[in-house]
Amino acid sequence: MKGNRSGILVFVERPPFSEPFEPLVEEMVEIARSAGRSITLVVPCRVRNPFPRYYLSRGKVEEIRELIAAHAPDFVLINIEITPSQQRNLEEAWGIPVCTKQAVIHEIFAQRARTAQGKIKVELARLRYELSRLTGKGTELSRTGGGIGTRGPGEQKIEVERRKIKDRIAFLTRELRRIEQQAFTQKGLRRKLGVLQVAIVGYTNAGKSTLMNALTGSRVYAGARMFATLDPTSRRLFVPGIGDVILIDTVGFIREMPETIKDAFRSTLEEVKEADVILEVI
Ligand SMILES: Nc1nc2c(ncn2[C@@H]2O[C@H](COP(=O)(O)OP(=O)(O)OP(=O)(O)O)[C@@H](O)[C@H]2O)c(=O)[nH]1
Ligand SMILES: [Mg+2]
Repeated sequence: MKGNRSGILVFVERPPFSEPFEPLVEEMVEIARSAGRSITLVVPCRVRNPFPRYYLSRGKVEEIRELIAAHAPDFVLINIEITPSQQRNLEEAWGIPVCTKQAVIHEIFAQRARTAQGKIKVELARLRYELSRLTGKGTELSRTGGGIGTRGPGEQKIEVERRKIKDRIAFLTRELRRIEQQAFTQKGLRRKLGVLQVAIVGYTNAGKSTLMNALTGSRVYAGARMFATLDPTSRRLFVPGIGDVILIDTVGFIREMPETIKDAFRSTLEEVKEADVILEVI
């Protein structure tokens, strides 16, 4: 945990502005808190058409600059994805770091990962995120850079960076497949023995791990923070009349899970798909 960092949440609302946004603000504040960041001020902000330079209007950027001068926060969190250049422009205008929802979710996952498998998945998610941001930067640079058909030095550097990330992704993907293959063999064995598989699913913080602990007397980590569980954990449980079943505790989800994280945890979702019973905690 990186201590008590406090910041301002700029909560962008997009058309049609029909959904009540308070629950979404609460969720965003909770996500930040789970990453060790506290939100001391929320600035709601309706954006009909994003502006290219800051995403927000100049007026809004100025209004927030004054709030920053008055409250001296450590960071500004913004609930939507902006381009790397918009992020840079905002950081220059405000003089403090700007982070996005997706980056904060990645922070949480990085803090929580314990097993080799979990750590690889989290790194893969982060690398894919970086790669997508890099692609954005490349086109930005080539637009401002040399003429048609030429590749500026900026773009070449990005190409090298992109290659490095892609190589690392390929390596980690192979590693992950190897680890999952072993787990798969164990699972196959259990299935052959005809043991019923029960997957516990639900929103993060719903109480999945607590339920699993209560039922099986195990001590899987359960906590008030979001995304306490990253790695699926299996425990045996004897159910009178049925016999032994395997309970599987899984990673929790939120409404708009970043694609990078969904991709990384695909195997967990597949595990749920293969279960005989799905137990949803609400
Ligand atoms: N009041 C109340 N609190 C509960 C109950 N079950 C769990 N909690 C609390 O809710 C918080 C989250 O519990 P977890 O079991 O970690 O939730 P989870 O669904 O595993 O969450 P993730 O692993 O983060 O997705 C903890 O602080 C628990 O103490 C319940 O039945 N009643
Ligand atoms: Mg849990």
